[in-house]
Amino acid sequence: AGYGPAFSPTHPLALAPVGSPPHSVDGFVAAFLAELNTKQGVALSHSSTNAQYLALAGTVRQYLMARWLETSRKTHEAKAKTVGYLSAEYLLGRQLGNALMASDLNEIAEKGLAQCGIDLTTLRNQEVEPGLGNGGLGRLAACFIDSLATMDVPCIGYGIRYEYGIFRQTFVDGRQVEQPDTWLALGSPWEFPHPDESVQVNFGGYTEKSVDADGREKTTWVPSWNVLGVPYNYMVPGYLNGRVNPLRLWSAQATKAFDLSIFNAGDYAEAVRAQTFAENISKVLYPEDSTPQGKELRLQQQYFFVACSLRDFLDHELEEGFDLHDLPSRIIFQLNDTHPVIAVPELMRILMDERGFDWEEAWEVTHQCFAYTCHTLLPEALEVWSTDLLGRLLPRHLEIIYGINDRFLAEVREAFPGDELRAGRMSIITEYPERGVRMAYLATVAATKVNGVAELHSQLLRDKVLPDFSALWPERFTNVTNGVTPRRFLKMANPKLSDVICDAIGSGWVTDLERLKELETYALDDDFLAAFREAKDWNKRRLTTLLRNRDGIDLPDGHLLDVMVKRLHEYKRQTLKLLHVVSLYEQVLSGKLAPADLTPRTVVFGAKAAPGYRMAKDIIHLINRVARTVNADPCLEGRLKVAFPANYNVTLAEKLIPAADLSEQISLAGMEASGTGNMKFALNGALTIGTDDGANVEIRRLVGDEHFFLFGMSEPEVAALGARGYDPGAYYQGNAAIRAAIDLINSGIFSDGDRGMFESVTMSLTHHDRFMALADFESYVAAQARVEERYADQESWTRSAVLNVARSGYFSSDRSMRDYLRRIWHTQPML
Ligand code: B1N
Repeated sequence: AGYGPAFSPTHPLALAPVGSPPHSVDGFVAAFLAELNTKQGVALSHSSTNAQYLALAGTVRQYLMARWLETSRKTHEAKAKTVGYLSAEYLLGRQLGNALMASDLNEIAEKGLAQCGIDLTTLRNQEVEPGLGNGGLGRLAACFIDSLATMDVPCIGYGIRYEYGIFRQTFVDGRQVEQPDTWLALGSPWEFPHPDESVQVNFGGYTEKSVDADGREKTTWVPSWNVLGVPYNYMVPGYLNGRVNPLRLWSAQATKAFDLSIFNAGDYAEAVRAQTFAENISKVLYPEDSTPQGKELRLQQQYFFVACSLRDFLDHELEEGFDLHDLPSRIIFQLNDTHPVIAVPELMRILMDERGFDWEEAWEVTHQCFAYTCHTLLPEALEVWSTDLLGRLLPRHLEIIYGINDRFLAEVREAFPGDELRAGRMSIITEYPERGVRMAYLATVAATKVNGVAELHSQLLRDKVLPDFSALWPERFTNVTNGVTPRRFLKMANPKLSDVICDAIGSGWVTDLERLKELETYALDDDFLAAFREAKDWNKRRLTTLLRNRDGIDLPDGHLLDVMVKRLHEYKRQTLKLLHVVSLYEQVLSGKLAPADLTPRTVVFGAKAAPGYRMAKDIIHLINRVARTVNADPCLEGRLKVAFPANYNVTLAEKLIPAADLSEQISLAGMEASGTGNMKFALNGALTIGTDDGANVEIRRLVGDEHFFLFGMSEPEVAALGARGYDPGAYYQGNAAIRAAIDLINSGIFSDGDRGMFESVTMSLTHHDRFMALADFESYVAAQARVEERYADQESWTRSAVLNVARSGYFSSDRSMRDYLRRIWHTQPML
């Protein structure tokens, strides 16, 4: 009524009415059509799926927008202390589903779109996920900002708007080939650029000393070039609570001064080239997970986003005239690993050189404003920047770092008089292999708190990585075990199981995950077990359809679904899983095992290798070639299959994890800082086969030994074996199954007779095996036998699966956030 003749979704043009009610199916349709008609100039009848997706995103965005503005107003008014989460990576996953869920618009959107003849699922699948991270570290940042918004905690996420996120993985003849991730190509409806709030970032040049009127020494940084940081705001909606926090990602642009007159007078082509140079800074995500590249561009990225973020907070978030001595009452910057730690000398520089603080005052404020999370133990993952490079790119910051180190070492010498060895060990500056800045030491010296990401990891961090620091400042060290958001990884990814859970215990678990405990009594309820199993079967069917369409892979019915998905790294030991597969195959080929005695099993791998990591790429190649041979061999009678869908990402994880029966968490003990995939699987009712590593330790303790398949050496046993001297050759010689499996790979059966094709992998295993896969093989195979035995009893398996869900509430990132709030940030939810 009153909409005029053209308003009907079934009208050939379907034009939007004016002024229809919001938050109803009619209002939704009106807003959706308005987006389509007036923002894009497209009629419904002529709209592409992408145009429809953009219009839907725009419609949801409209709804969230009012809440966003309101959140921002309230936070400023309350002068609430904010968490500034500084992270070079945010692995967000698709936005549409999360936004619909958080704003309770799912049903309305589904009905409204149906009126327009559009299927919501089709539009969901149109979205290319923002893959602005490598793996666990980036995904953790995304889970944390989701939890903070849901818990009504003021937070600004700061990071980089990479034009190209993590590469798209393809396979060519079984080898990984990287394609650029063009996630922005079809439009980016979730971001709001704010060129008006751009900030300038300086690089290079030199410093000048002078004496001011009061006789105080003053330093001025005279930079030689600069770029502009343009903020792009993303909405981080809390779950059904009306809060929307900002995620502010910075994009690099050339500044006027840089690209035209001064630098390149008269040379237009050169000026354009200069512009490209500046924009390179936010062009691409470095694809190394856990092994940082000491590249100049990477350091530029780090300083770029951190400088933008500090400037943004100090100039735009604080009110005019705010006394920066009180800064710690308004912000705590959490350093997500060492990637943003250059923020420490940057804040010192701002306070001293721009605001006239003396060193002690500036240090006091800086120290209170930062906390540091370490995510690794691998020595090669600890960042060290050469002083050469730092001095060239950020001369003033290098001076300040030296200043921090001098004062710090004086403190060490005072605490441990005469212990020069200790002072040498603890220096932020290392001399080998070249003079460099140990960023983890800088972070530890600066931060109020330093945390690891699981109990075992935090212990090892104290005892093995930073023992001298924990001796000096024991109270500075703490643990916060990682968590995952139950909104995305249970409610959204697993709607069937969510319904089963809600039918039993209501919906409170979505924001209070410990309530899953109430499911324990249902582990003995036959109806519940049946419904639980039905949900798992539905998830398997959904995955089967997806993999058929996406990859041309067919998943057989009725198989145990055995899943190992994570970045490819030798420490994670994908080769151990693969050796198990090859060993089973070998036993059938050689007649030691009747195919009928195999538990029907499909092993799913998903893994990207860093493009420069040769061994990881060789392992991917080997997995694909084993899959090809095994899947085609009739002698297995279809009872063993290997599936390796390309391009594992958050979107695929959301389909794979809910379908899994068995979760593979098989890193060498002491190597995986935490793991977070392990938590997602347990929460979705998969049982874990795993080592005593990272958060596996806590998962096993909580779900109970009987419901977790533990194998392998413990961390102290690993250390002891390493100290004794590990000889993988002895395992190869001494264990017939290992020998047979490795010999089978070397026989050329997986490589068209080419015996040398996988020599790099097999030689590495038999001669170095840095991560002791051979030492744990026998124990792993024995644990897999226990898996098969349990799986044969479906009722007992399902009961264990239910108990895994019921006892995984601890692994909510809401709990992680509560721990950070209490132990580190000392801030509170608003409300
Ligand atoms: O961080 C995750 C943990 O759950 C994982 O165990 C851990 O491996 C992961 C440099 C990293 N540690 N270090 C990185 C990523 C990118 C990069 O350039 C290091 N990622 C982790 C969350 O705590």
